[in-house]
Amino acid sequence: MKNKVSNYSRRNFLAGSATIAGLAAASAVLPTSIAQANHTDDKPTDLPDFAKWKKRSAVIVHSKSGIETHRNEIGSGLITPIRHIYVRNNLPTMTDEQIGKKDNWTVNVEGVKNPRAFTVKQLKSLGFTTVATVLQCSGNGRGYFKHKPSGSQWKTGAAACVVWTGIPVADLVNICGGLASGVKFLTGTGGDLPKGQDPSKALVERSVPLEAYKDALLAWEMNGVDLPNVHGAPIRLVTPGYFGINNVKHLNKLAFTKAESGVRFMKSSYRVYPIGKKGSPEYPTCWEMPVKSWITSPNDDSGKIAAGNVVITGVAFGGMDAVSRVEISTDFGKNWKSAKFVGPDLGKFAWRQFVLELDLKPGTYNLASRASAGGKSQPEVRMENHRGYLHNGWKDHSVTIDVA
Ligand SMILES: Nc1nc2c(c(=O)[nH]1)N[C@H]1C(S)=C(S)[C@@H](COP(=O)(O)O)O[C@H]1N2
Ligand SMILES: [Mo]
Repeated sequence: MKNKVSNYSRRNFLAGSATIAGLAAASAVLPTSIAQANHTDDKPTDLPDFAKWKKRSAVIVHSKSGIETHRNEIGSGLITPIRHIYVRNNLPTMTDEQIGKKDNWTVNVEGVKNPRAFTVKQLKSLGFTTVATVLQCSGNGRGYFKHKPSGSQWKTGAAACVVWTGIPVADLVNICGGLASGVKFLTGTGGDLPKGQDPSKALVERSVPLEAYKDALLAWEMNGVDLPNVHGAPIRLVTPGYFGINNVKHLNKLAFTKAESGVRFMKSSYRVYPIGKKGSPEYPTCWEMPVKSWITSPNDDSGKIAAGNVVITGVAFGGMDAVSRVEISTDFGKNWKSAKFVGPDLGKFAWRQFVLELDLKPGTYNLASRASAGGKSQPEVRMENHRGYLHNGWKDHSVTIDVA
């Protein structure tokens, strides 16, 4: 059942589905901590209403459905500040009106011995855990592909390190008497399908391999506050180690299934296939994230840097495996030096911060980072594919700096 994209040959692969425009919806009711964090110095905003509370200067607005964090705005701490976290919508963010009373929202659990529905209020009383994960869009790094795949031209910022609180899916399975026989996938369904739209074309429903349920949770909180609407209120499936799309927002069904969902977002979108071809189930889907890192500071916007001690920082994560090492090159990948991990280790699904201090003489330098995890290292070049998914090549993510 493993559908490892990493086993795919690294060569040209095509182009596919248009995204459904996320329409601005009524504004989210925000936790007061977010509202209070609003800075008056922020520029006038072109953020859509549902994301108005994001810090304008920290993000790049590609569209109403794609908002990216600036390379130097994921924060110098480990956890990404919530006002800086990227947004990716296949469907419009649900409004307060559509969501209704959050405690009464229900999640149907199927494919278990005793299927039943739970309200969010019940879920909160039945289990509890906290997990830190990297939430990353499959297309993060798409902006580096030369064939200009359709979709948001993300560079590094369709990713965040998030601390989630919710109920372990394994607890729910126990409460429901165990798994039904013959199930092979964990399938999550979003409640954001607008009325009248064809589910086979627009429903956000994703299947992941069954074993993912052991790490998964249904989260009602992120980074210490209730899930804002734009991030999937009132409850979201979190699949640690798996790409963003598998972390279904506004979850209203959790099903253990014998087959993968047959909707477009499973069958043809999010497939990794050669440039010029069409997506279909014969190609790998965006599941486990491969090892990746990037330098956050200095970066291409840093201007002239004073010669002498230069502090290089960044983030690295291993997808399903703890990141074990990060090396840095200043000379287009000829020589590499090990960086040091700093800050708390929040487990294998979180990212780690790294730092390397170098004594740099005046000149121009290419700074690249290369992480290793689970016996694999980041490749030098991207794996070409139609939609520009899974980019973890170190070369494209390198930065050029001027030291004077
Ligand atoms: N229900 C639902 N879940 C969803 C989506 C969506 O449009 N609807 N977008 C997915 C995609 S492609 C990504 S990358 C992440 C983005 O999460 P964020 O907007 O909270 O950053 O959510 C995923 N889950
Ligand atoms: Mo995504």
